[in-house]
Amino acid sequence: MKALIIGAAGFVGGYLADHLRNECGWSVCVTKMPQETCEIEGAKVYDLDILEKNSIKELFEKTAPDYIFHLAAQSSVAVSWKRPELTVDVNVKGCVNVLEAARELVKKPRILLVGSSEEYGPSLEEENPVTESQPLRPGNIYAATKACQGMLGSIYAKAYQMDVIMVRAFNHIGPKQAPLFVVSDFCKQVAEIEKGIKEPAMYVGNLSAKRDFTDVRDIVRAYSALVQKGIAGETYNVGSGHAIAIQDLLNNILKLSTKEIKVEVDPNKLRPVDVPIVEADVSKLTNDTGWERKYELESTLKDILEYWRGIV
Ligand code: A2R
Ligand code: GDD
Repeated sequence: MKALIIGAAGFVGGYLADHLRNECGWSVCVTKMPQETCEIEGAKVYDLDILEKNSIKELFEKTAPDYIFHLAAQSSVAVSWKRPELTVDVNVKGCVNVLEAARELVKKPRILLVGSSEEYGPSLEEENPVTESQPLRPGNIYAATKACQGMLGSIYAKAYQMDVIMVRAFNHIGPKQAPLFVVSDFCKQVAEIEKGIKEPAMYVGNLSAKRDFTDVRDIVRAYSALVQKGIAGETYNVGSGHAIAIQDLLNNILKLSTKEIKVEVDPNKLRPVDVPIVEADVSKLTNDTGWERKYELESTLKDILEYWRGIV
């Protein structure tokens, strides 16, 4: 089998490429933005900006993939408040460009569109864990674009009988994630404090939110299971099934530190609105694919902290 990963220079792409090549034995092609660097062992790397629609079809024809994993996005909720236009362009227009290019192909690939748990928006505590049939109430710009991407995928699947599967990925974490995201941010700060290059203060945002965290290595196993066993036109939650308060997550990280650290709220890290809780019901994923998570949160946190200790 031949897989094409679009947007592979980001956090998830490298893990997915390694998994597909090493565990599935597939041949893997990946794309990166022209200005990015991306070296993935055994993968052929192409430049692609999904806003340049004419180059997408050409690439699809050249690589003739059986599976396309569409990861390319402006993936930060925080950045989406600051750069709404860019977020809409990449996440909505870019996705349409990918779907349109695939629609015109003679050999039709199976496409996995990666959306987000943010699409559910604010839900009542008792509505959690959320199933895929929960109404979507996107509460930020990133969430709205991902909800739109999911709707587009579903429309293309129905209208053109295209083989498209939609995913709503809950928070994923692991070594190499940008410190724009909470766990990477906290672990990086701990490593800097331990090294003595930062005063012993941890700057945080909203600690009351509850999120469902999964190791990225489990996330990519779910993506590969879905392209092999998922049902076309369907949407799947991908997460751990357990939400944890960011405060508890922080406490777990602080326990791993060798230094005493005080915690301070940085008002710049607070968002205009923040979903209070989101927890995944993953029974559809497990029923259709047999997927189960392998990594426990504690071991993932240790891996991330070790990664940052090696970097700073
Ligand atoms: O923005 P950059 O330079 O970091 O590049 C990102 C890339 N990307 C694009 N690729 C092609 N054409 C574009 N116009 C374009 N704009 C951005 O997509 C980056 O290399 C990649 C996305 O990687 P990350 O931001 O690290 O996301 P991650 O964590 O790998 O998540 C994969 C998917 C995304 O769709 C998320 O929204 C979802 O999972 O949670
Ligand atoms: N980044 C960050 N930094 N978040 C913080 C901090 C901090 O210092 N302190 C508290 N938080 C809270 C945020 O307010 C949010 O409630 C939660 O931690 C998680 O924030 P992020 O790690 O930035 O992730 P996200 O939930 O906004 O978005 C991520 O997960 C989505 C899936 O739910 C991204 O990976 C998205 O691409 C993904 O779709």
